[in-house]
Amino acid sequence: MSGGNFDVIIVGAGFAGVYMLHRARAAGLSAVVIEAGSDVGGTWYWNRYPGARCDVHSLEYSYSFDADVQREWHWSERFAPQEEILGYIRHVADRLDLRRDIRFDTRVMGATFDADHARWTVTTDAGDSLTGSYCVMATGCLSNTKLPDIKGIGDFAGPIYHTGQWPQGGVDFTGQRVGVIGTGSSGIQAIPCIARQASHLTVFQRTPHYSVPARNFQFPEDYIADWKATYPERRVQARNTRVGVLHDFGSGTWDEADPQWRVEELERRWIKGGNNFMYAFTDVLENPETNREIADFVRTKIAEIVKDPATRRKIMPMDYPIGTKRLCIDTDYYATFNRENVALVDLRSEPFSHMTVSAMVTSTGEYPLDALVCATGYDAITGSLNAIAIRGRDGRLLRDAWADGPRTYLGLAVAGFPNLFIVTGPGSPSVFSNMVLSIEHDIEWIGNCIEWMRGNGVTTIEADEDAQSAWVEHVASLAEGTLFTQANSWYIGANVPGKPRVFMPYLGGVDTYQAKCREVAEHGYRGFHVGKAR
Ligand code: N01
Repeated sequence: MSGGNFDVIIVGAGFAGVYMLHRARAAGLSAVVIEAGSDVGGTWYWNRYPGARCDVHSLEYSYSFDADVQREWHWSERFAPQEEILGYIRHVADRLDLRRDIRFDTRVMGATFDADHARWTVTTDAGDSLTGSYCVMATGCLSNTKLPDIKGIGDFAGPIYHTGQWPQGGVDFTGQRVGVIGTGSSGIQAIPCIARQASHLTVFQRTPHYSVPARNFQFPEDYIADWKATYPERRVQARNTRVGVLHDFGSGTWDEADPQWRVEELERRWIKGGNNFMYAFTDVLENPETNREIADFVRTKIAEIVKDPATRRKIMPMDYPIGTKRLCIDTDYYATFNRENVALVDLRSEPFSHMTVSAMVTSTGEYPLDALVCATGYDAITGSLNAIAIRGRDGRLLRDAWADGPRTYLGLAVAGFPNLFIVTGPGSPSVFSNMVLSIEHDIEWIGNCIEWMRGNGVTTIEADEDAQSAWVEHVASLAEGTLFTQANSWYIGANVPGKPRVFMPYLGGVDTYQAKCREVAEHGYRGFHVGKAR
């Protein structure tokens, strides 16, 4: 059991916590990171499931704050696999000598603000009690895993894995009958790999997802050399895009484009692979007609790949606009269902009944299993924050303040919770952007804010209630003008029973968001109340 008094307490040692620690040190602040895992990496520490890899170009999904690290690290593939990204974050932590200020295997349970002394007290499951002037929640948007609530699941004798809590050292499914629940990004990556190993794989699908091919490749040396020669310019360009990634952004709507060019363009993007597919036209996520054209194109591709007519019918996404649940990027996902040892169960026509010691039972069938994989996702964006008892001014719990949905100012701060900062919080672009780029932005903003406070004798900073309300309304109005409200996605909390249906990310674009945050800072932190020591 140990405590300590710090300037900054940081929760989480993923991409965000690692950089926050470095930024705090650079400002001459004492800082500590508390991390539940045994190493740095966050998402990339926990998600070791087979096939796990990023869907953002690896040379972009990396820190830009240190020119030496940026130049030295060698990315080997277009979409880096989990182990390479984890290796990268570990390298950064070692290179910047960060580990000595990170407490691993320790979970934060509570954080309470003491208004009299303007300090946060953070408590952990190890019995630690630490105090800090500022508390930074670097807890990640997709950290709080969600298991399905199936009657009798506890009776199952085989192992049950969640993709987001995968065992260290991996799992060997050779010769086993495996069930996978979930066909989102994690399931779609894991399913082809598990199918190649297991004797039989049963995929339990509730909603068919749209997926486009990754077309991953190993980088040729000259490709990397060219990229690195122009890295600084590319980083600036990326920050000036809507999503913080150098996609090939189309400049017009579907209607404005020549009919023959439209189809050729979609074909070109399908062959190129990756998320770029969604950016051919500017109105894909606003105009239902355009969206239907893009979805039809993908459905045609699926129909060409999946051979069995019954499986094809089940796997075809039909009832929500493409892109309104996160678009999946796959390698051989649809073709996997042509394998003899793979079966697809449509839970809409035959819902789960219960589990026995050795099988999954649905309303019409029984599926013998040796192991079960839950690719069932997360209580996203707010889950990891609400899991901690965060008490602000007057002892109010954050999860109570957010009972009707999250309320933040800029996604970075919350009224009633002074000196608490959230990295990529609800109301910021977060999951609608290159996460590493957004993390860097948020941390630089927080670091600059703390430096400004200290330079100006300011001891507390707190979002103004009205400024926060205006921001919450702005975030909601951006979502209302889109098709996103039509899907039951985790963006909107629909995957967690009882969670308020509120669209959480900021859709105004990374470029606009960052300009707004800059403007707030340049105007003396407009929309915040600041307090000075008496
Ligand atoms: O989780 P998900 P994920 N019974 O929530 C189903 C990022 N990511 O871990 O759609 C039956 O997307 C659920 O069904 P439905 C990325 O941002 C990125 O796959 O809710 N089924 C769905 O099919 C991604 O979006 C990468 O009807 C149940 C699946 O489980 C986010 O993480 C890779 C169920 C969950 O899909 C989350 O992805 C991996 C139940 N009770 C993840 N509960 C890359 O960069 C849930 N489901 C490539």
